[in-house]
Amino acid sequence: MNHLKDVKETAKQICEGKKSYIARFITELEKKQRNEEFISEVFNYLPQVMHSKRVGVSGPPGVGKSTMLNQLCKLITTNQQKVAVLAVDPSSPVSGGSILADKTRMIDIASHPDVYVRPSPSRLQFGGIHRATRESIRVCEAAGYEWIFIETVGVGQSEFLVHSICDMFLLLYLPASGDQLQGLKKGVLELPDIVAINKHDGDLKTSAEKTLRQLKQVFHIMEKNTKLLLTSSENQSSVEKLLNILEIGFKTKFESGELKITRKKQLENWFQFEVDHQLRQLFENRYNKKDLDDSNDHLPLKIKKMIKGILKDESTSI
Ligand SMILES: Nc1nc2c(ncn2[C@@H]2O[C@H](COP(=O)(O)OP(=O)(O)O)[C@@H](O)[C@H]2O)c(=O)[nH]1
Ligand SMILES: [Mg+2]
Repeated sequence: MNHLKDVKETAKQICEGKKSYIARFITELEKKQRNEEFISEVFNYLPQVMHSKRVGVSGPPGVGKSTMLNQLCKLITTNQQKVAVLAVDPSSPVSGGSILADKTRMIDIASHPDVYVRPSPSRLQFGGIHRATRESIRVCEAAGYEWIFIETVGVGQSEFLVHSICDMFLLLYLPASGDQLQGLKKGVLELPDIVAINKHDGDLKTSAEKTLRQLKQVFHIMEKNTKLLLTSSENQSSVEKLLNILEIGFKTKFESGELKITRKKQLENWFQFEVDHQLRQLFENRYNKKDLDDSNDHLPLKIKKMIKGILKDESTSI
């Protein structure tokens, strides 16, 4: 197939919601050596969608994010809407296992024609995930998914990333994690629009209620009107309540014009990120390890140290 035909066909099939094309294109977005020309041309043919709902879902491993998303997806599809889940996990190398577990936990819903589940490969470094996820959101929107959930393990850095690319941010919290409250990275509690204290069932019921009271106080002191609720994937009415809070939140944000402002901010962030990313890429391609050799005086010492720092950062963040 010639290049232009391939571009048009890819865009057309994505817009028609063909999962195989969506998957193949997202794989291209996640490649280290991307075909930038192909990618930008396909995007030229994809419509910009404004009425989708981008929701970030974060929380510690095991809190029940995937299970809850599975339940939310079931509910959304019974409402005749399409939903995509992008699972982003920058906490690798430990993450390989958790993504695999996500896949198995979401397997029943992933095969539904109106649901698309996509785990990001853990081999991607943080910046790569950042970029591919933003673009994947746009692909899913062009494919007609009304709800886009971005699931990420709460490791500090990732909450800020997800918050910067979503309209609404949901934090899942474990019962009786009062000690963890102090351990939460500074500023993380500033981010969520909704906090769900999950696993409000069985033996954990009482401690979940206690945690709710503690968190209410915390948010009261912070003067934040973050929505707080108790949830359990085993309790259908709590899942319905959560979806309802999300829907009302979107309606309010849409009607007040806040959503428009959020999207504008997301675009500005994206632009900023792309500029940083491209410059860095240029810089790294321009200078190689040889240039970093102390005996080479082609580069000032300060710059050498800086690049060494960047390279060191990347090898540890992978
Ligand atoms: N009791 C209880 N267990 C849950 C609930 N949601 C998930 N789990 C269990 O918690 C474990 C981790 O769930 P998972 O959805 O993979 O968590 P994630 O790492 O946050 O995505 C699994 O064994 C689930 O069966 C819940 O609402 N109540
Ligand atoms: Mg998960």
